[in-house]
Amino acid sequence: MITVFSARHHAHAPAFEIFRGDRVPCFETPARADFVQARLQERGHALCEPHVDSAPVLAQVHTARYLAFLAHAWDDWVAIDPANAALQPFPSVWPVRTLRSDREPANFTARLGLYSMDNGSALVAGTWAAAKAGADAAASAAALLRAGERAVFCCTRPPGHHAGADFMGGYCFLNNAAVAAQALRSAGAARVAVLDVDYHHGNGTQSIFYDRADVLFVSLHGDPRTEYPFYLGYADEVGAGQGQGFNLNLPLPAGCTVADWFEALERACARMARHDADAMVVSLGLDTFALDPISKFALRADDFSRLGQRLAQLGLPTVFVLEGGYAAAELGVNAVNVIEGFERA
Ligand code: Q9C
Ligand code: ZN
Repeated sequence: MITVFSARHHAHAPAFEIFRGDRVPCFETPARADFVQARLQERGHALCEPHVDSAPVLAQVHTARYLAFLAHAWDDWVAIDPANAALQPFPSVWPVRTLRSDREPANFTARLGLYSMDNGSALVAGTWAAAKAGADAAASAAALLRAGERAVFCCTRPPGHHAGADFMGGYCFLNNAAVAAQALRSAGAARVAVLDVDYHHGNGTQSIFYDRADVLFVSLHGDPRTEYPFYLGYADEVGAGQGQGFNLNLPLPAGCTVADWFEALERACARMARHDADAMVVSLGLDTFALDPISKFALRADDFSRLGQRLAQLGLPTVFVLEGGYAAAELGVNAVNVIEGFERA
């Protein structure tokens, strides 16, 4: 399986994130993708650079004003005060219920809050360049699939599945999985199925496709009652309008067993199979790993091989998009186990 990878992900390397009011080292680091790249090379897998500009697809997945904000956010931040170049901006005010989100304020922090779901997505000078390279990788993967590849892996970071049409969040800025799915649709696939196996619910991807029947969204994740992103991911979210019946959430209690997880995967696969899709996108979060520092599922390295094997049985052209997974040193083995399990099947 070919991997699309750009070293430009290194441009996004925030110094810290906020945790319990304190500055802590980021969980989402460049080392994550470097470990995956190293493991891919060690195992003899081919890598290529993104070759497709995702801009036209990004305009279908995200709003124009959000894309404009994100592309210029760093320059705007530094324009306020040159000393800001050494600081990371964080939102501190949000347009929650009763406040207006249709008006974009002039104030930078107010705009940052308008376009953020949390204060957990540290933004730096290279964030846009890195995120855009990831979206380009997703668009490239879709093109490779349409050109006849059976499956493509996007080794991208920052991740994407928490990013909605007009907001960042959960370390995510551009929704790479949504870009891949929409690019496949635009290239002629009548129906696409997105399966999100990250520990956290893919709220961004769900919301982008919530009223559409052409893109099925299925997610397996920690119960939002106790797990991030908290405000979406319940089983009663089934889609709206034309999209009713095309959203399936399978929340699982934090601390559930590997057997529970694979049982839910079977339900996910049964729904995927019914969609009669032309292609599938897998939001491949590996934070379901037992040793993940911020998550509470129990999968081990071998379980990731089994996941890959099971996904191959769906028999669909497949784009894998890297999402979360914060046990960085183990991420390479775990990610490549999925890829090789898929190839072996
Ligand atoms: N102290 C993804 O896996 N909360 N995002 C982290 C850590 C946010 C995870 C708190 C977790 C977001 C793509
Ligand atoms: Zn996650």
